[in-house]
Amino acid sequence: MDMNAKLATNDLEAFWMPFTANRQYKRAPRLLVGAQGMYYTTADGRRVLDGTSGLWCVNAGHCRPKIVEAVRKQVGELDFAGNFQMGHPRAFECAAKLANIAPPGFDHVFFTNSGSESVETALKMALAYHRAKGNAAKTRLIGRERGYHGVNFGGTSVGGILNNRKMFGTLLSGVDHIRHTHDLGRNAFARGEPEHGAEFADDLERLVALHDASTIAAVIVEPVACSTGVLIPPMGYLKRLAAICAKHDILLIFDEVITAFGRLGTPFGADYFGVSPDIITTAKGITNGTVPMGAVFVKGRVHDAFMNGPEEAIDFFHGYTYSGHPVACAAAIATLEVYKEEGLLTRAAELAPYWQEAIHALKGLPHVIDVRNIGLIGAVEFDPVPGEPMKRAHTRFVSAFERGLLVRATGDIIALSPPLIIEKKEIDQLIDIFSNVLKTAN
Ligand code: PXG
Repeated sequence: MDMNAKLATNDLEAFWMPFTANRQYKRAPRLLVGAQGMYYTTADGRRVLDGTSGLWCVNAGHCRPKIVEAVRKQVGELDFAGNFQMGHPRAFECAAKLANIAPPGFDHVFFTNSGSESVETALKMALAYHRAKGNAAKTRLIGRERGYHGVNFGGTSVGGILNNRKMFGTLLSGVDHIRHTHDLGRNAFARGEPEHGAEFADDLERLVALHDASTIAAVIVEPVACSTGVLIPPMGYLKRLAAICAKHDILLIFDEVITAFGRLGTPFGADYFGVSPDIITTAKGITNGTVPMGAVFVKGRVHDAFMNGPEEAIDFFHGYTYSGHPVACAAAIATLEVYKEEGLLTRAAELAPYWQEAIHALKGLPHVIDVRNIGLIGAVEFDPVPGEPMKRAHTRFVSAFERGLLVRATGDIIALSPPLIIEKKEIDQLIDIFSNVLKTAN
């Protein structure tokens, strides 16, 4: 076979797909070839309503002309320039604009290329911060059961999802976890923040009693734990956790890779919950999913601890070739403009009551053991098929796709997180398709 013929083959084998049952998928592939606004187009020409904002990232809807144009223009003007001892204006502009919409005190931004890299950056920052402050023994990192912080070694170690950890041995040492907050016994079918469970935050005191605060650098949690199936923090929980961190000089890192950029109806999750962490990790919605990018938002007090050495010394020995990539920065700047022009960072707050009513109508359908919601996020949990975990949600995900709706299955849960541009009639359409799926699937 000549090389051109080889390149032309439409063979699914070579691409080892991430987080995918590769053999099952390749027997019956689902292919997306186009996208516009609220909809994907499939390879067989069907329109599919995007109930997941891609993978929680396309907050302003697909192929927004302003963002597309900014990317096109930037790549033809300055395709690449590094930011190690050099710089380009777009990165400075982008960081300043991001800091402007961040919660109070977050006046510095460190660029990465993904959520996973933002998490690694934040964890290393926390360790280096305490060292700079003369507390070099503060090295322990605390995550939470069922947390998801990406797939690199730090994030996998502080993460708390069994399947994401068990293939990879012992991971980082010096890591521990507080308990998760899922409590269907008391909180099933809660609307918004569940009433019970603020006391789960006290589990951090257990770890302080075990390890001593003098060994603990940071606690990292998602304000809403989305990947594990949307665990919404109980009322008062995050405030209580923040207070315990402050008491023991433990940095609090909010992993807002999903909750930043309007998902809850406020620019950041920290705004929604009225809690001020020390570091915030982001990615995804920062460029509306168009170009890979992440950003770590840092409070002045954390940043300033790095600035005490000689002026000519590098203050943080960390960074990526593509930290602050010009094309990503152009995409992020245009994305922020779209968010601002269309009020998208707060639109979820307007839609949340309608969304809540719509999604709770799924209560009572076969196998549904919980429905929960916050901002423009929803989740439906099913009783598992005995001996076959994940099957209940997977069959419903496939069936929804066949009926023209993209949802995201995780464990025995389906998560919904449509673009923030969704209209009420599209919420109705989404719930209509999904309830038909739930009525007919086995
Ligand atoms: N932290 C959080 C809180 C995340 O949700 C990451 C870190 C890692 O980001 P990157 O960009 O490295 O993937 C994430 C990513 C899902 C799903 O369906 C969620 C994520 C990624 C893919 C699928 O729940 N979250």
